[in-house]
Amino acid sequence: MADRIVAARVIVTSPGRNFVTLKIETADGLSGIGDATLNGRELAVAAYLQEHLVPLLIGRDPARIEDTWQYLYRGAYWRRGPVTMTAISAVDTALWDIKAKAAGMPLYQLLGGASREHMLCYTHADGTTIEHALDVVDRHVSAGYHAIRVQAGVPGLQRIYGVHAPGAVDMDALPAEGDWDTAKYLRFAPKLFEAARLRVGEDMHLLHDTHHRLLPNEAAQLGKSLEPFNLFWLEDVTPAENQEALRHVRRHTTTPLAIGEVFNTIWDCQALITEQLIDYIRTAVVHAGGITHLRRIADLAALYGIRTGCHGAADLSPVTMAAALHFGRAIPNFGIQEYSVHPNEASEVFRWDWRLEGGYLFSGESPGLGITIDEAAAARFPYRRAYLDVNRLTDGTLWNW
Ligand code: EZ4
Ligand code: CO
Repeated sequence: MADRIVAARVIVTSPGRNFVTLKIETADGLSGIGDATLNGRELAVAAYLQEHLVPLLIGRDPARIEDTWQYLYRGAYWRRGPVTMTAISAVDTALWDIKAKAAGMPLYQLLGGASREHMLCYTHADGTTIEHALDVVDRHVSAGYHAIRVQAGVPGLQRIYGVHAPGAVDMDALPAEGDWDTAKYLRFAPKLFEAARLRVGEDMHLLHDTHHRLLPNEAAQLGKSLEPFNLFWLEDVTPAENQEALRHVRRHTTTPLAIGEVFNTIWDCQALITEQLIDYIRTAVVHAGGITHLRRIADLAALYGIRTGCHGAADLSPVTMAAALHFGRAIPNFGIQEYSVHPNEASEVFRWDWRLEGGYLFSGESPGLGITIDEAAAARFPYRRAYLDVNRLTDGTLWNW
């Protein structure tokens, strides 16, 4: 007789920052976990899972991953959206964990086996000034990284993205407010990358995140002005609800473009991919429908020579990192994986077998995702409300953070 799901629990914990995890258990005694963390809106997903999805899961055959995905997606009637899709992602990831454990294989084997042994990754160098950022760059170079994202404070602006770690500070407070002046930034960014390129030499990959702040023509100007410094990618130059806006950017610069950390379905990037308006797609297992849907996005991207660069900031839990590394190991069009160290306390709650070595990430070899959650340890770190920042232009206008 087919196995069936007998229990599903939502575990909310805050070891240094908030993480939401779904744990599914089966009658055959298997269990699997999936990340359900939506930074700044965590309890919305916890409630969606607890109130609406858990009752649908009990009694289902855990092996029917595709059918369960379709049931939760089509069956909601209300399609897409970050809360729904993060909840579906958690279920999907947990079911892949269970299927791989049932097969006695690490997940990447079920996804077709290894296309590579290790994954190129990039980490963050954030500084209040160019010199400060370059000191952090030096430390990452010494630690063996091959790719570094560089962000620095813009003279005249108090608090901008990257320079203050998002969500890591100000727990229990209302959203912090940043200030933004696009003209100042556009003058500053080439100076930062001229200095960074000079410091690291030709071989090191340099990346940068504009975090949705520019209008399409400003984005085109930035891409052009950074061309001499040969970036690996320029990320989120402009918000992409209007995917067509990227046509203008693309026509005017050859700087590689990466977009998609806030996307939650293939429909959010359909035009970006099929019109070849980007070079890297940043959708993540946790926010874009789990392994099942991310594979659909990656397969579409592969047809157009677009590679993956999955979101991997520290607010995506170690469970998402485990899933991303099995996924990245298997697919043909892996590009790069973002990597940001989790708070120390996270390793008291989660135990994982993936690792960083010599600037590369390695997936583990234990059956399933290779990560477990210690529920007693999780209970020692109760949830605390924490918002992401908001951002205003210097005249007070609310802008994109
Ligand atoms: O702002 O993960 O590329 N990484 C990023 C991140 C995101 C946060 C949002 O929760 O842009 O720092
Ligand atoms: Co980003």
